[in-house]
Amino acid sequence: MGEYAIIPRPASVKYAGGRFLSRGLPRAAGAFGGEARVFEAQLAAAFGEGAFSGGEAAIRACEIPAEGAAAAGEFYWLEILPDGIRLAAAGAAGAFRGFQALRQLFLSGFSGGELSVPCGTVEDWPRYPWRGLMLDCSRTFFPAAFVKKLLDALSLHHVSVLHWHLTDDQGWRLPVRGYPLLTEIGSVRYDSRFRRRVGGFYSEEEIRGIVAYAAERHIEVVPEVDLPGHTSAVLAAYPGLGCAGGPYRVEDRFGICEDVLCAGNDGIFDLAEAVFDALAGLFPSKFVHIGGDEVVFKHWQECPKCQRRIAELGLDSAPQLQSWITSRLAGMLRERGRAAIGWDEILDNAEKFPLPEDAVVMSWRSSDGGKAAAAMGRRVVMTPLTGGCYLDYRHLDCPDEIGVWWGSSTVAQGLALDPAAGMGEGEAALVLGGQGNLWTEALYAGKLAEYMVFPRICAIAEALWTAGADRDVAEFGRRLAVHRLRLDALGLQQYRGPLG
Ligand code: TNX
Repeated sequence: MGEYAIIPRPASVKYAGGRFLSRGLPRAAGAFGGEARVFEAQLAAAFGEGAFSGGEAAIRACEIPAEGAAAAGEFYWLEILPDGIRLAAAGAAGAFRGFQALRQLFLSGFSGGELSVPCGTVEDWPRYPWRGLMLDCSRTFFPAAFVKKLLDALSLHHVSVLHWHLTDDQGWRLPVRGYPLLTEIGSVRYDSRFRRRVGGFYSEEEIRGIVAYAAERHIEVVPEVDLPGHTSAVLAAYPGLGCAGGPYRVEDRFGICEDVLCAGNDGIFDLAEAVFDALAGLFPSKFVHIGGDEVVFKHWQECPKCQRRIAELGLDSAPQLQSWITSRLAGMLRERGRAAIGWDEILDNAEKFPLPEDAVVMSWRSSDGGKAAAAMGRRVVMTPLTGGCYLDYRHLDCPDEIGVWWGSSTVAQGLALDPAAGMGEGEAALVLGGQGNLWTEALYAGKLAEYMVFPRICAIAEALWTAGADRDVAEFGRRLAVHRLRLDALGLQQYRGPLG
């Protein structure tokens, strides 16, 4: 696959000989005007408004009937002829994906005011619907403009989900009506590395702006509010919601924290109702991520209110309180027409309160949680830290590299991601896809974040978009050499070392 060098690799590419040549960039006309305008704005951002040719629109888009399969909504077909370009899609999402393939060809094919693209045909559709990136905006608060920059770059790779980690021990970033201290107190921490207070939160208007910007790019924003652990910022704001009553602070340390919401306090569900109202009002996503990871049960084991709750519910142990909380939170979301998604710990200690049928499991500790969930008939998103999905890990196991010291995730591992590996047909059908996770404890600025995301997300996006077993890292590397110029054109940092 020499010349187009599209990432993710399309299902089918056929070269026809000859080239489409034009002085200036062609504009698009026909169906899917909204997608065409975003595409043109993206090109204008890279090359300037003056880069477009004045003549008739040489790109014609049209709508074709969908053919059954779920992937049809994102199917696109491109034909590049000497005298024009044709794009056909069954839906707006497919048209957008097709425009992004063209955006890639233009980003690498336009120089000195001349566009040159080899003639040929591309036919393409995705392997999985969930092709995501998780962005942790708690450990590091990234301004809305950076989130948008990242969304725009992700859209170039057919990424379909931004999983937005909005709360954690180190900061709460979501305004919630009736709970003003979550942002007033919970969004700011003293950072001992920099010896200053750091923080911030997103206004409702900024969140709406980000959601709309993502939607224009056919990316769904799935918000995460991490409960009942990773909640030091909540407890700093509302200490009465903890078992011990404090003192609490918005954490400056990283790692797993023992302070969690008190399972014996009904106030935690009042908080959850208010949080879910806020999320339902701001995010159209059908999924809401409720976290559930790394809950330390120590306080629940000691707290009289939690012990009373255990007795009332007839539970055998404190850890079972988590599955009770999960089922209540999932129920609250169901009332709002949403489904809960949680880290794979939501599978644990579920003897008395089985994981709700509509809950989705995000498998991170390995792919075992995802396999177990699929075997139980639950939907799954795969993001195993052992499988190249952890983008806070170093690119290479080498002391010079940026990132956390305890792990590495290579481009080659990301490319080999195979979310339904080892599953039977019925179980594999429950796998929505996968994602990369950008935890940001060690990444205090957008440029560091970019360096960790690129080009690993390009490989992960290919693993999730492109079907077929031939994942040859050398062949990917040849396309990546061209693709790197596109990332440069978007002003992104990228890691340039060995791929695995
Ligand atoms: C585990 S992955 C966490 C995060 C950390 C990450 C660091 C997950 C659900 N929890 O809180 O940021 O490790 O690699």
